[in-house]
Formats: sequence, structure tokens, C-alpha cells
Amino acid sequence: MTNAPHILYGGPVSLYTGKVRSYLRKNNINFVEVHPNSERYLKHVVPTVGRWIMPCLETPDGRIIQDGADIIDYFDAEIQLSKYPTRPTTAVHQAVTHLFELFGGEGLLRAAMHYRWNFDEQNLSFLESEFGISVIPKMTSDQISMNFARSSGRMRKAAVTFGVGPHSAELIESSFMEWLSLFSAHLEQNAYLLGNKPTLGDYCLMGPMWAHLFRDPAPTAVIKKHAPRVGRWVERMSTYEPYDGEYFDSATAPRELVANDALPDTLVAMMRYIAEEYLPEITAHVEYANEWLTQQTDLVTGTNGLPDPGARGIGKTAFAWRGIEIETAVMPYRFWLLQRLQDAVASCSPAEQSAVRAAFNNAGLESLLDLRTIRRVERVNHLEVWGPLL
Ligand SMILES: N[C@@H](CCC(=O)N[C@@H](CS)C(=O)NCC(=O)O)C(=O)O
Repeated sequence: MTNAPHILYGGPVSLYTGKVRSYLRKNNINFVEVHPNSERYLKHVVPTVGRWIMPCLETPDGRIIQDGADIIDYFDAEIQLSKYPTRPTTAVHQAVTHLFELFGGEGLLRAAMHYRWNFDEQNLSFLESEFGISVIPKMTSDQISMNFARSSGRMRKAAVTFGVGPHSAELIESSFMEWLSLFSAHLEQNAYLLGNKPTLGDYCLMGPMWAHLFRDPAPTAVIKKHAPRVGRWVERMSTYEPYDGEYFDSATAPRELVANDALPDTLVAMMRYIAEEYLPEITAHVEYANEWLTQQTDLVTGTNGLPDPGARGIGKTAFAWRGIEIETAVMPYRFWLLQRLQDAVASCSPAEQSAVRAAFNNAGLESLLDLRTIRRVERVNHLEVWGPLL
């Protein structure tokens, strides 16, 4: 490998770039972040990955990788640049880090979109400036405004597909406050989810917790007022240098995960929160997908079954959430993340699998381990496609 930097195509306002950027910084990886308006991104990366999407990574030898999970896997497995072991080696910790990979990526989108798009007075001038930062191509202020009107309109519509609206606003806020207080309680004794080292689940939480929920003016005020420890976690996750004295002193104590594959009670409480906040949603999505797959009698294995191979949703479904009914978009990518959790568990010994089941059962999450679509989701050429019928 050359010493040339990796290139991360992403943006400060982007949710999923936050996860990868945090990983790259924490692991001291040499990279340059490039705005997706760049010519290289538009002319080379988009045609390669088949859709306009970020983050994308270009390696020094010219390989293009799309998807945050694939980018992290690439560093972990192929180059082994990772400073911290991203995936714990013990069964329960490994399953829990994958649980937070799923929940971090997909389970906090309601809060992220609500706090970004429903607080115009606090957020709008910041967002307009942030959405217009690209100097390539140089835009006039009128063009920046038009561009912002277009992309913010699209994002407000996307927020609705995640269940955000007047009917859910109050509950989203009370639920987010609960999340902050549980996370904050956990951070009293632990610098990261599983102890004094960040793992995959921490990086994935940095998707929603960084750009939308920590940088945007409205939610940052909420976090700083109600959960400053969560704010410090975000800051720790976004720097590469260790900070001694806050939780540990690296000169005298090695950074360890919690001993004996144990889960602190405070983390179990966060898992119970996931059971309430997200389990009904992913369960409804798997049911919807199985129904949908059954109806697609002519679906060709290796495709997404849709006219547009880059399309990400197969429909919408309603489910009960915290006492109301909401409707959200069903995206096969989520099942792919769920499979990563289930595959990690399946690779363990029977005794280890029992330990994982007990831990998930204790948190009200055991059914997640058995929730399956009748076709697996695979990722081929940077896109999600359906595998053969099981
Ligand atoms: N599964 C993808 C999700 C990436 C994603 O949704 N990125 C957003 C920006 S944060 C995007 O590019 N959306 C496409 C669009 O807005 O058209 C990953 O983790 O890399």
C-alpha cells in the first residue's frame, strides 16, 4: 500500500458519513474528505456504485467502496489498520456491538430527522449555510438558496417516511430524552458502549448522533442541557487523540472492554430501550417484506425486484409505536444489518449462543435473533439484492 491518503466522499451534514469519519479518525487512518460535488465523485464514483450516495471510499489503489459497513469491514479485515478491535471477540459483546450497528444506523432516524427539520427557527440558517458549503462548482447565493430549497424539500419528505410528523413529534421528543438519560447513565462508568474502547456499535451510533443530533443547533442545546456526558462521548468519538484522566489513564491502565463478556446494567437498560423503540418497527418490516416477497413470483434472484436497481425501499408499513400508529419505509438494507448480527451469533459455539440468547432475552430482544426474511439480502456491486428463496 502507498502512503497516499484514502479519499472519503462525504459531507459534514451527512448522517452516514459521520459513522465512517469517526472510525477513520479514531483509528488514525490517513484520509482526505472530499465533497460529493467533486468531478471525480460525479464522473467516476457515482457510475461505479450505481447511485448518488455517501459515504464512498476511494482507496489509494483506486478501489471504490460504498457503504459504511463495507468501508469499516475493509479496514478491519483487509488492511488491519484498525487501532482498536472494532468487533469484540467474545460472543455477547460481539452480538451487542452488532445490535448497536443496526440500531445506530437505522433506529434513531426519527429523532435525527425531527430535530433537524422541525426546528426551523433554530436550525434553518445553519442548515442553509452547511448545505451550501461546496465551492466546486462555485455557486452564487441564489443558486445556493435554490439548491437548499430542493434538497431540504427532499429531506423533509424523507423525514415523513421515517414516521416523523405532527402526530409523532411529542413522542419522538420524549423518547429521545429517555435515550439521552439512559446513555448518560451508562457513560457515568464507561467511556464507550462496551467499556473503555470504542467498538462497531459506537461508530454506528455516531451516524445519527453526530451531524443531526450534535451539530445542528436545536438538538445540541438539548444534549448540552440534559445529557452533557453524551455530548462528551460524541466529542471523544470525533477525535483521534486519547484523553487521559476522564475515565482512565492510558499510561498506567490498558484500555479494556468490560471483563468476562459481561454487560453493565446500564447497557442492558439501553438494550431494553431498543426493544421498545425499534423492535416493533423491524418486526413489522420483516413481516411486510415476507409478504411482499411472496407476492413477487417473478423476482429474479440477484436483483432488488424493483424497476430501479438503485432504489432502496420496497414499500411502507404501519405498526404500533409507543401507543400510536406510525408508518415507515421498508428498506432491505436494514435486513442486511440484522443478518450481520445473526451471522455473528451463528458463528459462535452452542454455549456462547445460549449466553447471547440469555442476554437478549433479559433485554426483551430475543425475538430479534430469529427474525428473518424468506430471502437473504446480499450486497452485490454496491447495491442490495435478494438472494435465493430459503
Ligand atoms: N447504507 C448506506 C446509507 C447511506 C445513505 O443513506 N447516505 C445518505 C446521506 S447520509 C445518502 O447519500 N442519501 C442519498 C440521497 O439523499 O439521495 C451506508 O451506510 O453507507
